[in-house]
Amino acid sequence: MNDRAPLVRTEHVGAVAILTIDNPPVNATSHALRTALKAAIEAVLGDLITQAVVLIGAGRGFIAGADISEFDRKRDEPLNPAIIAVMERANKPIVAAIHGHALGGGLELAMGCHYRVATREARMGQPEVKLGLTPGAGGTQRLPRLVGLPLALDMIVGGDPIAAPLALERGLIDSIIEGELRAGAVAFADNLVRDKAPLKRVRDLPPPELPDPEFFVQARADLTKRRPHLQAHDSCVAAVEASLLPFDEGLAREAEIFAATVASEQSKALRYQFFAERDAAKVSYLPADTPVREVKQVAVIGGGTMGSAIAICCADAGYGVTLVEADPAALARARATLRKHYDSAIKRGLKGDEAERRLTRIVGTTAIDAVSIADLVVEAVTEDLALKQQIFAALDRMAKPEAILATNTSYLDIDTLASATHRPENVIGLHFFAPATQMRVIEVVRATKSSTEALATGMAVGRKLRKIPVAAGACDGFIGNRLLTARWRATEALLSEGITILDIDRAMVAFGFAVGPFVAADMAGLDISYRARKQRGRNLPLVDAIVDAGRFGQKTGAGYYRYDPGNRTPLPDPEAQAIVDKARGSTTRTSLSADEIVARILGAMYDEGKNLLKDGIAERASDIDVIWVYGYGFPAYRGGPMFYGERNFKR
Ligand code: 3H9
Repeated sequence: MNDRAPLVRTEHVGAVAILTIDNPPVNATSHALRTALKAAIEAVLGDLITQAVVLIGAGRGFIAGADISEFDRKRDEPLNPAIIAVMERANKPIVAAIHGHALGGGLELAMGCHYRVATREARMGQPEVKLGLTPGAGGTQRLPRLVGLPLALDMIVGGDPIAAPLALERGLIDSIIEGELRAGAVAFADNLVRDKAPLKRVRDLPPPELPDPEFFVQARADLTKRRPHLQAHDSCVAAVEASLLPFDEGLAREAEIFAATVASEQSKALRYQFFAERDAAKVSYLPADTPVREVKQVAVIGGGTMGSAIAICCADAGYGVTLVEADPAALARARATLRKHYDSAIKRGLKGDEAERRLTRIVGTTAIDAVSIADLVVEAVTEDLALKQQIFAALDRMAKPEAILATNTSYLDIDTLASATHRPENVIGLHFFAPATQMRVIEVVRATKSSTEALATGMAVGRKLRKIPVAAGACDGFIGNRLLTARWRATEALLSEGITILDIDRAMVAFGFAVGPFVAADMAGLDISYRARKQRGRNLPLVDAIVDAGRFGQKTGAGYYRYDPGNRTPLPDPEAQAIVDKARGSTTRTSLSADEIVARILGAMYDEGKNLLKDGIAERASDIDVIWVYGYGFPAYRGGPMFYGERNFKR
């Protein structure tokens, strides 16, 4: 027996049939929903009572699009275009009533209706490009006919939704309903019947006007500059360009392009990432009913680059923040860092008064006992175990008994820090990635005695910071830095074989990283990771030869590259390569293709990822991928080191 509520409910208010789509959590158009929807529409179009139809979503929104999980297999009929065709050619007016989101296939269904009304808060968009797809149910043909080419192209290539007021102004919707949506939509439909209003079929509108003859040439040129690797951008432009054709020809072209994007490796990787991000929230040892402590006040210990950035993340999320520094001079530097951050945020568009509000949420002090008001303390001082132990012992004396004590260490033993306190159950790792204000992921690290409550609170704080928290077990480097170390080892081996710094960086950029490992290291500064390696007895003689030569990266004007004064552009530097060659005692070169270089590096990372899974440090392979995509700039359309490894060098 199936006692689940029907996916589409039909009710009548007078002569108006209301079809309510109810497929939680987001009304995605799964096969079951499509089947139910088509049947419900055909039923009301064929009955004698119904004179108009309202299509509305139950729950949080209208429809969030196609069910993404179905794209990995053959999708069964009826497909959305067939349902839209039935609706569009109907001889009774159909009104889409939109609240929350109408996205992707959801907006396409709405555009197949004769009229669209929405709440003022509703948002509408074609986000398919973010999944490496083009819209596939008429979106690229109907949207330009409704709103014109420039806005349609922007929405389809950019993937961001627009709000109802703009949608109304530009003709995507016909009315904003101020009161209750369902009643407003029924009244709207009643008026259509009363006024014998025409059935507005978007397919019958003329093709959009070309704003200028170079419009698509320019659009393609802009894309090459923006994201040269993402194929779906080009596909989106091609599909929108097809809207200049007669409608059915354009629709057929869209279908071809859509099928190609669904089958593309890039889209498979991006769809995988979509679910990977959401799966990261599901941690086997943190069931949904794990208690979470309330956090209002955060203390950050250490106001260096990382500590200040963590303070900013917390202030931006609305937490009150106490920033503790060792002495007045260090505190003044931290204050200057905060000021500089918000000044440039204002230049990028943050309102001045909002920036001030956030800045004043951060109170600086040199008195560590100020942590007594904090519900969460994040320690972010330099990687010195003895210093951190002292700090944890002090926190144990001064922080509230129930406060969570977190360390931002990248590789030190959290159990040792926990044992400096009498409350190891409240000690966890919260590992941010640099630059912490931009990187969207954090590792929530479980030490031996961390309580589930402390860890669940860490995950909740991560979400409040608008980041993707990923659970990690405690070990040297947790998840992200363990793979980074594997990358360095592979890089060292390549250098020792006579592959150059430039060859390695170019190969990784061609693969899709924004910058190669050596440029990235120069940007971060070489001395800190160098010291960390030495402390742990790790030896990378060729990688480290550059630091031994007194070159610390961008900040000193020279690292693996050289930099002109005041300029951050990395310039190839034969001197850097000469230092490496001298250290290896040879100038002979080996020739490896870019693909071989990438395979060597990513193969090593994949193997290390498998070790993390075997040791239970990572819950699932996709967690490793989320960390590398959002913490280290691994190209999302390649899925991540584990997704890529499974497909390319499973062994
Ligand atoms: C498309 O439409 C192609 C068409 O052009 C062609 C058709 C022929 N499918 O994000 P949340 C799940 S392509 C399946 O945490 P929020 C999600 O996995 C599609 N599942 O909520 C999660 O599950 P769980 C174009 C989906 O409130 C749960 O719902 N549309 C889908 O933060 C809650 O999700 C898009 O790309 C889906 N489409 O955000 C929109 N969407 O709880 C994708 C969500 O088990 N969706 N789930 O982890 C979104 O952007 C956000 O989910 C949304 C809500 C903004 C709607």
